[in-house]
Amino acid sequence: MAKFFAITIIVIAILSAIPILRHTWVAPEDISTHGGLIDRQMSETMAEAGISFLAAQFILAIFIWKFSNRGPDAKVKTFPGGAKGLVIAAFLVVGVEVMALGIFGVKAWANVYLTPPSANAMPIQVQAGQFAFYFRYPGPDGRFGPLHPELINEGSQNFFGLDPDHDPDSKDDIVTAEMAIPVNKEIHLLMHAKDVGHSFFVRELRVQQDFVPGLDVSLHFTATKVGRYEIVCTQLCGLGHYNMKAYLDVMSQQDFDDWLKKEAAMQ
Ligand SMILES: [Cu+2]
Repeated sequence: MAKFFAITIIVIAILSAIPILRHTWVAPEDISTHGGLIDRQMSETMAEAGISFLAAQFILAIFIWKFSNRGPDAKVKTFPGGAKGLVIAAFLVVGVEVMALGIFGVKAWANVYLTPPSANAMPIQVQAGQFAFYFRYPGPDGRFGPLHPELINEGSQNFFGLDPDHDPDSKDDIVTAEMAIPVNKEIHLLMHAKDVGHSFFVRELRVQQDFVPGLDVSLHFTATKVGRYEIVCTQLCGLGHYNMKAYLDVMSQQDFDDWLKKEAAMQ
């Protein structure tokens, strides 16, 4: 019976490695300038974790095969020096492994979070609320008007709480339900949540950033391929979470200018 168990472990381990090795489930095409680094980090982590996983399963199977079903008279063997040395060794191995992954990953991380956006990056404000995203463009003056949470009114479509009658900077602000950006242009996202935690996830951009209530989160990226992509909320934020999404349209500069003009006319 124990030998059967050992073989089962080996079979399950190998079967679960096959789709990974065959690249059965791969991420969609990367359309960002920083995504290459993230993808490489992911596959390095997968290789490292995969080898450790297989090694652990094989060792477990060998031990079961070898040491189970020994007779009642068999002498109990103990590891020389007791378990203490082993525990310390395991602690060190896992610690070094996690640290090494962190050190190798720091470049991908720094690219997104530790370098500031360039001066000519295009700012877009993103607001997440149960259960929709809204986007705000600063308009020709390049400045966002201030927010007045008490003025937020879904009925009159004042999603951000703007007061264009009193704030000159708000007059030309453009609020949209879809996000359009020009291709090959750095985008600087300024993100905030209206109520609870949400997340901004675009698979193709390799961007997944949580919204944290009370915090202004900033993020920058450059999209390199024209197309229509889905933005989804990946933090369970309430009953309507499953339906919380918006679209990202990556356009040529010309198409983007036309789109923004059309949106501005509808404000
Ligand atoms: Cu959400």
